[in-house]
Amino acid sequence: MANISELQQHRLKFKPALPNVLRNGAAALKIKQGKPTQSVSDQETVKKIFPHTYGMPEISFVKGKNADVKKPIRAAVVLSGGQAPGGHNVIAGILDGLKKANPKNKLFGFLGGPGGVLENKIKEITPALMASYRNTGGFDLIQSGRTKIETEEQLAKAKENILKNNFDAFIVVGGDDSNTNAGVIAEYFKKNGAPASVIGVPKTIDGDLKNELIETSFGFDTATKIYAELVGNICRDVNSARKYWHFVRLMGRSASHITLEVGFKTQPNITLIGEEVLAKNMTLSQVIDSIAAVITARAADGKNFGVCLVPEGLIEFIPEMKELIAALNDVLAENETALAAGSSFAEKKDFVISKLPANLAALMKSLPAGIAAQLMLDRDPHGNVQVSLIETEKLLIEMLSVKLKTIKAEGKYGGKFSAITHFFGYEGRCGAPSNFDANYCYALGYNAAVLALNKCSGYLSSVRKLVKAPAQWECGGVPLTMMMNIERRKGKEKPVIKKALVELNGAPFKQLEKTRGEWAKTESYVFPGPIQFCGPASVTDMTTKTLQYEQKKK
Ligand code: FBP
Repeated sequence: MANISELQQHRLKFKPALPNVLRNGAAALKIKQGKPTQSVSDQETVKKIFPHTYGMPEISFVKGKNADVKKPIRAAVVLSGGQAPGGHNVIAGILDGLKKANPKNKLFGFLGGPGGVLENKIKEITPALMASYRNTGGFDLIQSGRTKIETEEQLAKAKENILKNNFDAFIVVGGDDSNTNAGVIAEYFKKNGAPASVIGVPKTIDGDLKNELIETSFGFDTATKIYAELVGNICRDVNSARKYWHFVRLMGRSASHITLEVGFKTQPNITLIGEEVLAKNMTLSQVIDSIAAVITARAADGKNFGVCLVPEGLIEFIPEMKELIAALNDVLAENETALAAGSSFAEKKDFVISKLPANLAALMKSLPAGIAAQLMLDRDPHGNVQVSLIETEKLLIEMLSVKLKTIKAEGKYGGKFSAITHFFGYEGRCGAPSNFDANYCYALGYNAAVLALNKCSGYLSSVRKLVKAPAQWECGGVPLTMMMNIERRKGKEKPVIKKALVELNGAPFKQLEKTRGEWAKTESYVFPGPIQFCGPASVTDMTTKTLQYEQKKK
């Protein structure tokens, strides 16, 4: 790795703290099985699709002796989906967990995401190679990709390549879609007698892969700290210049966890939460009205400035837009060939509109041309609309300008609306992992190695009790099928890991509800500054506010 900065050199020396239970390696711990599990919903359908892996018990690790893990194994890891800070530490944890059990164990990386599994592109990850990537951001050691292994042919190819390389374990580091895929592969391998175990690791800055046993996905902590630094700086600029409204769209393609966490960290005037918009069944114009109400109230106090956070998934939460996007998903999937033919964008748009029901066709026609075009862009390989490419913040500003003009004409608003937009997403995904993520990722990887050495297949690596010190974290595995439900994707009903959205009855959202009225009126801004790697633990090792609020009740 070329051009190592001084900070990076310093971070290379950081020694992640392992949970006590993992500290002496796989030979010094035993598996404790919990009760058989059920999927979160649609139990009968999920069971039918996963007859070999459904219902497995939760697993936790306790201290004990285990001689079975000494036999040498070969494991492979793949990084799947969007980058998240700490991915290299997951790999370091896997490597160290394997080597501790038996120095002859070997780890390989599939290159470029799941596509590398199909193309059999591999690289051995030796301790020497790993050394310069420890505690660094990015996925560049083996890169990532969004290819989905789903067809019978692809599954057979994955099996062929795993067997060809004599891999005993295959570890998939990914978000909800990639781990759904890991579950499908685990089932396929068991059904077809492939001996390799398949294990998932919960990654995504979006924070929406979580439940009682997966308290957070890795990368969320660092990414929200990076965005909070940037938003905090904007709040300070706003408070200094006092002349602009800043609209900041933040990544998080479905859930609004990132926006909520950055809201807690910076206390802006408006923090939009997509899940609330959905629950209140708000139309796009009602969302605009709610923002306009804050703008006009502040203007009445002589404050023509403020900061508004917009979750990138907002557009999909507005019921009418959600309906439109779902209908577009189906139309685009059903007419792939017709649309691939070289007609102009205007012709494609007319074609798509002609296939929509009247109310949605009217809505599509009413949208600014840029937004309509962005809604029609290709879906990702999992069938999701690529919300990172939809400039919702610009849509809001365009509609707000019209609304505020109307209110002005009615004599109810005398302010000046001058708005600036930002989108923070890619800035945070490859940042150097915070101490929390450096420790958490290393533990998740080490834990995945222990699952692999114990031949557990169809499990997600689980490290919990995360608000405590790392030494006290608890470790184990959660069956992937336990998190699944049936959803409509690419026009078909599919088993997928259920996304964890912001719960409106949950402690974090309740906290926002309590405080946002005050934040709207005043300048309660907080300026968190950059991530600190050294100093008092209260500054360097804090977990997210979301986790703290969630776990306070326990
Ligand atoms: P994952 O769910 O794969 O972790 O990715 C999440 C994310 O960072 C979203 O926040 C964002 O909408 C999307 O990736 C962007 O995707 P891409 O990297 O393909 O542009």
